[in-house]
Amino acid sequence: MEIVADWNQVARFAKGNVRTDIIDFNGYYSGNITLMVPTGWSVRIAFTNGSANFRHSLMVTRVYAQSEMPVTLQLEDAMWSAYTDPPERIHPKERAQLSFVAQQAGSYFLACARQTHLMDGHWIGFEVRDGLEQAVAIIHEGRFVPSDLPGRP
Ligand SMILES: [Cu+2]
Repeated sequence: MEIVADWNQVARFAKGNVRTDIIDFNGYYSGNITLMVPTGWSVRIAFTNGSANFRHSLMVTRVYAQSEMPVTLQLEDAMWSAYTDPPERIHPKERAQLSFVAQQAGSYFLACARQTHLMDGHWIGFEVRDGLEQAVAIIHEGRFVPSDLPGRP
């Protein structure tokens, strides 16, 4: 799959910095989409940092409650060593590949390991589930900030 960080940056700034605290992946943020794949699948993500200004990254992590999110994700926070390399900085407009095997069923995050981005909402849900036949994306309509429509590239 393809994941673009800061896909909505232009829209963010067009609103007079209203949502500069919400950085997105493909237009989604703070877990308002969950990507699900069958257990054992090989997952290959073509990651693009779509931002014009800011460095971002992508890392598979465990689930965090908002109150326990680390200020910055570290290498050891990556499940299955799945992170774009170097872990904290894919430069604006650069691309990176992320390949891993979804080896254990459970709930995870796809999160940005840049500075405070996890706490700021730069993460989406990722679930590995037994018995699934194909990958599924579930949009949680109730979890959008009303003024911020989801991006759907
Ligand atoms: Cu980020």
